[in-house]
Amino acid sequence: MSKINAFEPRHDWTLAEVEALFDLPFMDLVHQAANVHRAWFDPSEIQLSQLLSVKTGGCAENCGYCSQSAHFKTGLKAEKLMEADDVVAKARAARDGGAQRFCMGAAWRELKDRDLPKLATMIAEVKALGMETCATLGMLTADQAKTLKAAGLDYYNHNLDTGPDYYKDVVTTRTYQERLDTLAHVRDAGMSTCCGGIVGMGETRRDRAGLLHQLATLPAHPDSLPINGLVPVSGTPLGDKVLAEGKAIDSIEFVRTIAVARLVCPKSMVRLSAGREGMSRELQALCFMAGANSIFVGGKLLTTPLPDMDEDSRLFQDLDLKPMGSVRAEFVAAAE
Ligand code: SAM
Ligand code: DTB
Ligand code: SF4
Repeated sequence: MSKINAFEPRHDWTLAEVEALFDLPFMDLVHQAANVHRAWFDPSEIQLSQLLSVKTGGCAENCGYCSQSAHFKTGLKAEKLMEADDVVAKARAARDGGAQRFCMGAAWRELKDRDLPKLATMIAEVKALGMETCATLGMLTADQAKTLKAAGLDYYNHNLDTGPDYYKDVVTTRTYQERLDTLAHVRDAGMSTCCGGIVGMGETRRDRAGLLHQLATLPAHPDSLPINGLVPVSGTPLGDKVLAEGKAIDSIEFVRTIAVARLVCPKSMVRLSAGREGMSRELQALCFMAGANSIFVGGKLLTTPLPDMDEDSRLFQDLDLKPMGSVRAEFVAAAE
């Protein structure tokens, strides 16, 4: 069997097999994940994406980690959907700063048809800047997914967030099946899927394995697989619990989660997503070693902070990493 065949994606993973990967000796796990990573990707390349919250706060869902849910008092002010011109100006600045992909996020339970024309304009204009386009707007119908695709949307982000058993402890206003249905509409419309979850919400290793098992047994693996470390937001039930107990996820367990994601979804872009702000340079380096090859940059996620661009740029220089796609002079120059 050729090396590449041994690393071919599989869709028949069992939960027990995924749990067994988590249980591997750490050095073996990271070594295997690094080998798989190198079979499919140049390990010196990391994709840079930038996020913008185009509609902030006041969301009808009760996701227990989220600063933007109207169910919790987090001090965040709700805002209206931004104008397309303002979004495009932010996208242009992100592109000029080195981002290859621009992701527009809205704090909605589901997309309303009345907002579609403005979103379609926004997406088409961002795409015209030469960037990959991504959006995360809550649940979609099949027709809405088709309209977004026609407007030029490349990726749709919709996370499963956690394993099926722990899901009820995270959110009760939307079912796991509804999330799977939206993902099916995105795939059927011909868009790429961005789907992952959050670790550090008080879930067990079995729940983390449950999440990755779900992702690895989808009809198509997510093209992008974000692993978010919980950013504990005061006022949210899950954030408050972590803040009170002082129990963030163990960093070695976080790296294990990245490595298992790389092993079960070998060709996905595994994104070291939220939570990077609190991580050491060494921990981020371990995550890249374990197969993470995508990050968000630009100082801010949706509502919470990220490292500054010049800090990321220095990290890339010190680790001999380069942004995927064309190397942007500004990103490299920021380290100097
Ligand atoms: N409303 C849309 C939805 O939920 O699909 C889009 C926006 S939502 C903020 C996108 C994702 O961000 C969530 O699915 C969750 O995985 C992640 N997220 C939100 N708040 C987070 C936090 N405090 N820490 C880590 N990840 C978070
Ligand atoms: C994803 O999985 N993580 C990103 C993106 N998809 C949309 C969002 C992270 C949000 C973190 C909390 C915040 O900044 O509000
Ligand atoms: Fe709303 Fe998305 Fe936040 Fe859930 S994660 S409360 S759906 S913005």
